[in-house]
Amino acid sequence: MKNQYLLGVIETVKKRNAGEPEFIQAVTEVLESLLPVIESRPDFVEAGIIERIAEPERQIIFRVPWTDDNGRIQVNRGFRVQFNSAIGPYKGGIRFHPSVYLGIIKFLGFEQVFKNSLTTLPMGGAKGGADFDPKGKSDGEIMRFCQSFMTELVKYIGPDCDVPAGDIGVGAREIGYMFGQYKRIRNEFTGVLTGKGLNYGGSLARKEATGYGLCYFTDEMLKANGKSIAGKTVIISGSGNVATYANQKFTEFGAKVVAMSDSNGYVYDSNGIDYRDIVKLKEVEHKRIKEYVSTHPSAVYTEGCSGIWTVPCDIALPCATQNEIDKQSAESLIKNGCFAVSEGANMPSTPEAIDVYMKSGILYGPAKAANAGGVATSGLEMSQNSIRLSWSFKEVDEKLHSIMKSIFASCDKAAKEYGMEGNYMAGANIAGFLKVAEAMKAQGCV
Ligand code: NDP
Ligand code: 2IT
Repeated sequence: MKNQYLLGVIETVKKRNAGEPEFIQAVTEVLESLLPVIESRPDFVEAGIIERIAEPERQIIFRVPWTDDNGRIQVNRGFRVQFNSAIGPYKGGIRFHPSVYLGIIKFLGFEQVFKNSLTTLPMGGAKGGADFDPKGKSDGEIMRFCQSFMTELVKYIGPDCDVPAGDIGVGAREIGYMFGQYKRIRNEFTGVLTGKGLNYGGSLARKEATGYGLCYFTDEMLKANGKSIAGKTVIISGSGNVATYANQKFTEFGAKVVAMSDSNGYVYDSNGIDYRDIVKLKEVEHKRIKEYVSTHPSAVYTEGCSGIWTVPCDIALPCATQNEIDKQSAESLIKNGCFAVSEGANMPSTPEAIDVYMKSGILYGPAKAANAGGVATSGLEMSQNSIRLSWSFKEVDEKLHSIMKSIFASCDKAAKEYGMEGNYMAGANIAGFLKVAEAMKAQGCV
């Protein structure tokens, strides 16, 4: 890339956010994709859109004190980064994981801006979280932590202002505790969080939405290239929310899922892994993936999570965490015959891995498009809360399916329009950007 202006903005982002490699990685990827847009739209340069879009509107960092089961006071650090509100209220998940620091939340918030734009729904971008490790904590400890987290967060969110949801380490249980505390402090029953339980304002199909959406997007991408999911061998990293329901939908579409993982290792089962066994193991019994082999004699467990990318497959679905596929893993996928990588996790491929995909010409479904089904269905939950009605599973699933089709269509169209046919990463970045950029320009220098 030789555009001096864009290079200058990237340099400033690097200097201003030194020590936050994940954020710099996310911004660099998007800005590099925007080269043809910048060259044809001097009005965006004049309006300072690129400088503004790379800087969060607001970053909140707060203390989260809580008492553990031994009566000791523990302190964690909480975050909410409200990145961009040009096209709607801030919207994005909350992550509880020991690796969380400002740079992770900023990269996730930045990605969310473009992802939410692609969904066609009116949602700005945000992300939050804490460096809290839910593993090994009792239910009471999780509740006290969530209550303390919300006691501070309540000051900054609201159904027309900022609507958080789940992400790694935050599922229905945590959303329930946070919603309860919000309602208690505000004395208000509103759709301030999504991913809520079904008997207090949650949407049917939200739990399944990211995994299902990943399958719908991948199906579109494959069909557009004369291929199909049926009969293919699939590997899925992770065994959490996204991974589990991706397994269900890909299996329904006729694929066989032969490997899944957690942060300790992966299992391989040539007979195929039934998602119901993963639900039982992970959601009900809270066990590690290695326990899968004790009930499945055909399965083999291997220690170390990155080994999963050495398993031969047709389609790889990274659904665990950022930068989980590096150059070497990408090369090994392709050497073993993988022809499509579709991302359920956020930024799971390093820039070097993406280079390998691009050079080899495999199909690549980038995260901000492929995993947008979760937040899209959160948007549908917000709509249902606003009209005080709930739609059936089928209605929500059909809306999700048509949103994922339209996301693929806009990525495909933008890639073609800007001379990069088949590059859905560039297509997603450009299509997501254009809507937000036009809105920012129309709203003036804010
Ligand atoms: P969960 O907490 O339900 O599951 C996370 C899974 O990923 C677990 O199997 C976990 O293993 C594994 N994992 C987490 N961190 C690491 C790590 N550092 N190294 C290796 N494995 C890891 O989270 P979700 O399924 O909700 O989220 C998975 C990914 O999908 C994330 O990138 C998230 O941002 C993204 N995403 C989630 C959406 C949602 O609606 N939930 C929507 C769009 C994207 P272990 O149990 O060992 O920690
Ligand atoms: O990364 C994501 O899109 C999510 N974790 C879901 C966000 C949401 O608001 O549903």
